[in-house]
Amino acid sequence: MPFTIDSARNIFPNTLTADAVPATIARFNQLSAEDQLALIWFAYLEMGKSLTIAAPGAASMQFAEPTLEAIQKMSFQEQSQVMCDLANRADISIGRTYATWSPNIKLGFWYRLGEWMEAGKVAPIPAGYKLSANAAAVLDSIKSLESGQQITVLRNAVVDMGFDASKLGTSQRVTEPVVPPKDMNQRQQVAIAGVTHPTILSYMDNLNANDFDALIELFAPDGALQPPFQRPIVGQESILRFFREECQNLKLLPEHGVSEPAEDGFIQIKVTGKVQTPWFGGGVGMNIAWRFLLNSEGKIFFVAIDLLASPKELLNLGR
Ligand code: ECH
Ligand code: GLY
Ligand code: GLY
Ligand code: GLY
Repeated sequence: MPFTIDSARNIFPNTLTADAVPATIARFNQLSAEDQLALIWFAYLEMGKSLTIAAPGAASMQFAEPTLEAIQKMSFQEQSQVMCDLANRADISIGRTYATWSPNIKLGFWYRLGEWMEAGKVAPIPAGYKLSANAAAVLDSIKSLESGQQITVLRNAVVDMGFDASKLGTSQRVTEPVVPPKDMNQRQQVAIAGVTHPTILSYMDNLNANDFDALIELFAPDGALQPPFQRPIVGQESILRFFREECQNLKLLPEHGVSEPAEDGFIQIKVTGKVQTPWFGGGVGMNIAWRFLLNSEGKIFFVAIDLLASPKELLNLGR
């Protein structure tokens, strides 16, 4: 039977992903908005002791600026209310604007609010705020995660805030400008122990170079890409949009892989290694698996990107 996107999702089924991330998010979502905000505040302060977060660039901040200015002019009580409304996904004007932003703009918005909260310019989490028992337990779980999983929990919490974008009439999207691809003479080439297939090497090298036009040519027209903890994104047009909106300046550091024939002349390839986000640079290496299914023309029919359960999984290349 030929592969479908659904059947392709099951290649290399022994891959152990970081289930603690969606489990923690589910528990987080049960908490009150006040507890959610305070919990993120405490988690953020805790992580700040060991990690440095890069300030967002002006190019991504410009889109959040009018909203930030409006919030700055509000009373502390109104500011707290807006933040709770965002956490509650309430239908407020700022929540609708927020819903149109790409993940990096949302993160930049909270980055700035966090700075202002710390400086006392925006309503802080009240001194001595006491988390509910459930919230304290979720915070403890987050503290026990490895750093790559911690930042994924935070990112997902921020992405999910605001009014539900799927309920907005328009599908307007606000994203950072696309950076030009790296110059050819600035590019580096990855080497992967056990994998030499040119499609896989080009995938890594083009993504590292922000060369999304070359990258998308590696995909079959009906191909799919499944980001961590998400449904597959299907078709070249949607995948290209995702690359431009959410995948700039990533650093992929693949290490090992295996390659084996599959049905219908397809090839399945699993690669493991590290990925760095521009927000944390070399400070956080996420443990990642790429599960590729190439069609008989060597084009990517499917690739899943998984956040792995532990560093031990980097060595798990069996089926
Ligand atoms: C404060 C309190 C009030 C509430 C809030 C606050 C602020 C919180 C802030 C949080 C900032 C968090 C950040 C998190 C960044 C996480 C980034 C991650 C990136 C992962 C990327 C991956 C890429 C994988 C991919 C690969 C591919 O091959 C294809 C593409 C793709 C404190 C004020 C809210 C400020 C900055 C986790 C894994 C490898 C799938 C993308
Ligand atoms: N500071 C990292 C970013 O804007 O992506
Ligand atoms: N962390 C999931 C993503 O970048 O889409
Ligand atoms: N998903 C891209 C980033 O947050 O860095």
